Amino acid sequence: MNTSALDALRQSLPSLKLSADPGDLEHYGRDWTRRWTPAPLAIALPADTAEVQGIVRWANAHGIALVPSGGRTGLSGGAVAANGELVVSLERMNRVLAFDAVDRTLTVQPGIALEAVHNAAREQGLIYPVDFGARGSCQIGGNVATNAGGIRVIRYGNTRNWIAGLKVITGKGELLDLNRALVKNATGYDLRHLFVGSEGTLGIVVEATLALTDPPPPSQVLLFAVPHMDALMQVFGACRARLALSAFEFFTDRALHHVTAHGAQNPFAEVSPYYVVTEFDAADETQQNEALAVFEHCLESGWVTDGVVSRSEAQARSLWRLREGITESLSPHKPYKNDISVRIAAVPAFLRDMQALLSHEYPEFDVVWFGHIGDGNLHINIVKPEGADYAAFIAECERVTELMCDVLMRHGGSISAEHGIGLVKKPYLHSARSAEEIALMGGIRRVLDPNGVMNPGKLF
Ligand code: 2HG
Ligand code: ZN
Repeated sequence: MNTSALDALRQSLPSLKLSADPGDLEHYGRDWTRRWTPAPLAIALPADTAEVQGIVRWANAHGIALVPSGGRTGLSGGAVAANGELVVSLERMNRVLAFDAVDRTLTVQPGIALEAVHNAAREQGLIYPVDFGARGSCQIGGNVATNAGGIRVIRYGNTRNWIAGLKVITGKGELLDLNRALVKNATGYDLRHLFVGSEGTLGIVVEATLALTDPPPPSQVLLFAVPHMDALMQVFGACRARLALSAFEFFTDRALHHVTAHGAQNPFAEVSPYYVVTEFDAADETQQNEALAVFEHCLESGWVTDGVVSRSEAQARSLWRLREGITESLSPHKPYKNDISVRIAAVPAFLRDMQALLSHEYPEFDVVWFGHIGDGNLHINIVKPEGADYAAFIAECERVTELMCDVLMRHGGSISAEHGIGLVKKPYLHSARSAEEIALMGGIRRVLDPNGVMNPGKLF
């Protein structure tokens, strides 16, 4: 039946690039989660909007599920195709379409890599400020689908803030041109924002118009050694009060252990339980001296025990590597990932409760904490013990995640800060969204995708 459906697709879109090569099925059928065995029907690589629309119409006519696919760097299983779906890879639609100097916008196709967007903006003397470690592989369409965050959220916010316009093909096959890059547009529901963070369940992004901004002034990076957990947010308070921050990240000694084993350079002689990497504007001597004054204040208050400030681009990069290299250094250990958030004001109490929970529940496991603590967002990775059965390890982590949900609910937090719900966090969505909200989301999904062809089984 599905072979004849594929034949029908070939007939209706003769130039569409399709692959059923086993290597491609494996490659395009999974994301960075590596938990599910890929089993897509085939891979479609459309070259333009008309082909995407044709695919969605075909999927509705034949009852075939679609999985939209970007750089597949996701960590929640949102781009996994394990049930005979057609994967729709947007990677061939990867061009910059237009730059508007007056509006300061860049219009791009969805398959363009985030790093290519950065470069294109820089060529125009501007920046696209959303940034994170997967910049070289992740694609804008996926960034929109997950409302990607990253390391500059503290200054610039999430992807949502930078989407001036979106063209999408809905699950029904309609082409919508949403907001047309208008700065002001008070004409009812802003459907553009429904698609941001929708995880491929409402339709497929075929074009995005991104807002750009001025490059920041020259900056410096400071790495602090922090002696105890309570001091993390005290350091944050001190830095935020006196410096113009563009990032405030933390990690633990376990994270440092993994990332240095993977080649990063530790500038400190002494071991410390916590570390902070912060970046701030340092355009002149006054700002640079202010940073040193903050460091001295933190030192005198006993909130930090050591610190290094970058004196060159290369040094800044090497300090950042300690934070940005963590995910890659952990990936051979197939960690179980938590991506949780609370309001910034709730972080200190939340950290204490989480530490109590995790030291009780995971006494034997290597628990690696890091993340965007200045946004209230923690990434807690649980490393699979060598030789442990993978399924049993995941089951144990999922048991603890249920308990973590209770702590999150007590603090008004979220089970997914920036990675999305996908398949991995689906059982816990109820901890962050009420039953009424989930029912309304289901209603929206049915309106935009009445036949349920868009990424079924993901999100809820
Ligand atoms: C990061 O902040 C990414 O580095 C990945 O969101 C987090 O690997 C993780 O858990
Ligand atoms: Zn992150």
